[in-house]
Amino acid sequence: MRKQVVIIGAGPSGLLLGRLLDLAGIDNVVLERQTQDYVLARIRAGILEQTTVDLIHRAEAGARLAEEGIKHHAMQLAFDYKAVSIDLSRHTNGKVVTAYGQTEVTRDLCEVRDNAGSATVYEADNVEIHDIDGDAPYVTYLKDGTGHRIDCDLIAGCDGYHGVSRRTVPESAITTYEKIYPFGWLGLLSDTRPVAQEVVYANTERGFALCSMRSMTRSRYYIQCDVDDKVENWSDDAFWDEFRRRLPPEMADALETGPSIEKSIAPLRSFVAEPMCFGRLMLAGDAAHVVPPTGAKGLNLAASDIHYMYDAILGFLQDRNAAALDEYSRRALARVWKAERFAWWLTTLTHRFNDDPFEQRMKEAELAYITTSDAGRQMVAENYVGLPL
Ligand code: FAS
Ligand code: PHB
Repeated sequence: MRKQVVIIGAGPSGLLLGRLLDLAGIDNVVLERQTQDYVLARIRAGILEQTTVDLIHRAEAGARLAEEGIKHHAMQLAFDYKAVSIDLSRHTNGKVVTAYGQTEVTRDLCEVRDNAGSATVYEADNVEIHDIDGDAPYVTYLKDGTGHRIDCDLIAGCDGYHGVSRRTVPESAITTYEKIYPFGWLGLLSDTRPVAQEVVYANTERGFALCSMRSMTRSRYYIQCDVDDKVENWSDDAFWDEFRRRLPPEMADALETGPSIEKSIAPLRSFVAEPMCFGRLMLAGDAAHVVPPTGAKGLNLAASDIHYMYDAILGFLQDRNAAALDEYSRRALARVWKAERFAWWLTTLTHRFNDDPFEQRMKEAELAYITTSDAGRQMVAENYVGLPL
């Protein structure tokens, strides 16, 4: 079989790229290791930047998002059990973020691709990438025990942090940067009324807590936990008790609790691989970079990578511009590093992970400064809504 582009991974970045290429008439196929149900069952991100919303509409997959997405004009930082609202729109000439789960984004992209008869191979085992340094790369995989080969022009590695794409690149050709945080996030999803109308990042002496939502009747909450903690250690009641203790009193009093629909622990790391292009293989999303979810950047960076990769693919295939692939890496990394900084900064500022009293005072002073200074609020707002593409 021959395709112009083989996309590895049917997460948000792979599905979005496949859809945009379909609309541009670029012949492509998505190879996914898991079943579609498995991919659709994952609970991950919840906040979309406007650039991500715009891309989903460009992919003609935004109808439900337009109807059900909840626009947030502000976000809140809480410390010493007092919440301070950061007016996002005021500091960014009217920009907002939209609360809409990654699960729903994935579902919408799957649906629009399935309806268009797009080529997606689920349960593609043992995907391997070959000859990325030549002008005739190809991909092999197993499906139901039968071996397949796809010759192509380009390969898009959209297979996440643990995927095969980055591992295909020789160590001598790639530089990685990594910071592993000494704590994790215990997340809970429940059909309860959200305790706040905006996302709340709370820094307390007991640790970090985050209030988010999926709709006006479905809440997504997180608490900082030990890096080696286990979800089995946390009954729903234990989660609610601890979560309530980390909220400002008026939120703690108003908190509606209920049975968890999902409960999981995610480790936190910052990670970047440079460059993001190796011959005919380009990396996007978590295959190339990971951020701690504190800045709500992971999914949004995956989307902006696809914005740049789409330009590069058309430049390379339609305009025969050989420099387009390296240009992709340069453009994407410029935005990735700025988002990595913001996610690292907000994570460090809002979490408790050492007993250094001086560091704690520095955090309190920084929180006091950014919440009482227009310049400080503007810095938070313009990074949170997403820097320009
Ligand atoms: P994904 O990891 O979503 O998708 C990669 C796909 O490739 C998967 O479907 C995988 O099955 C497939 N794959 C892997 N190896 C393969 C192989 N060898 N062959 C074929 N297919 C293969 N971001 C936020 O902004 N906010 C959050 O709250 C948040 N929470 C998160 C919680 C968890 C537990 C995790 C892991 C991530 C979280 N993220 C969050 C980040 C997350 O949303 C990612 O940024 C986003 O999923 C990136 O999308 P993709 O790059 O498409 O990668
Ligand atoms: C979420 O809704 O899951 C969410 C929101 C904001 C974050 C991280 C996760 O920073």
